[in-house]
Amino acid sequence: MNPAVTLPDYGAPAALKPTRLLTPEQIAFYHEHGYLSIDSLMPAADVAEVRKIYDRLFNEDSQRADGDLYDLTGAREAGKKISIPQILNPAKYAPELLATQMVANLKAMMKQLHGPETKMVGDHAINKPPHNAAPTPWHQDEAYWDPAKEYSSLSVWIPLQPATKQNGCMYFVPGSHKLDIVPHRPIGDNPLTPGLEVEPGAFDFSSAVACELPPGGATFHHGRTLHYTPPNNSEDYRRAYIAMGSAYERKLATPRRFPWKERQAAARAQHPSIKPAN
Ligand SMILES: O=C(O)CCC(=O)C(=O)O
Repeated sequence: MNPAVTLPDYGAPAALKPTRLLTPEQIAFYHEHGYLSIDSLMPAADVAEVRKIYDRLFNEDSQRADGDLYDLTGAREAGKKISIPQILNPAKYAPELLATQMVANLKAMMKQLHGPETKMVGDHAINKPPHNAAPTPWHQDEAYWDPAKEYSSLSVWIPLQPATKQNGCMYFVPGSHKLDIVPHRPIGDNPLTPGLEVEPGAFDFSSAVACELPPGGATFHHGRTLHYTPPNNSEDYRRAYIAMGSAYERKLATPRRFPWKERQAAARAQHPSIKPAN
């Protein structure tokens, strides 16, 4: 077996002790279905604290300098109107996020799900504007990553207001974490978009389940679980904070190829002004 890659832990060890943990039944559900939905990851007061930081970040320009604020569905071109604003690494701009009860709780839950060696390795924030017609299309997170490696990874998705079918809650295909990576393509078949979607017709999503949540609830999903969110058809922003966790990454003995990533890289090479996706 190839040695595991050493992963950096995201932020300092949480100063706070976790105040919520998953039950054995919830852990078993995650392993069977590849996702889990819980009504409360943190108390309401913490939701208000995180939401204040979140809204400040989306109103600041600091993250633009590094290109960390960009459109999930469109090419990363300066001055272009953003349809689904996303901030990569929000904790880089607001390190106080890492000192919240939210992060203490989610780190402890990640370890319960993928083992004690699991670290938080990154975060992002997707803030869908009111009456925004863009879904986050069906995808598996691993389709974005280096195909030469295998992963034990998961994400925690936390809404900062109610998440509903109307404003864009998470949908999952139960059991899809046991599949290989299904064929993907850049969103809208435009290789200059940083986002990916499952190739139309490559999968039947009729077994998908919607996970509506109160503010401060959470869904967890495995790096291979197929997931999607619908457009935001509400009057308010649909704010979600997302943390990524990983127990290990290992070089595969026989590397795979993800042609969709090769297309994106080739298109970007022709357009050096466009920033690469993460
Ligand atoms: O919030 C969204 O619209 C999508 C989130 C997502 O795809 C993820 O957390 O992996």
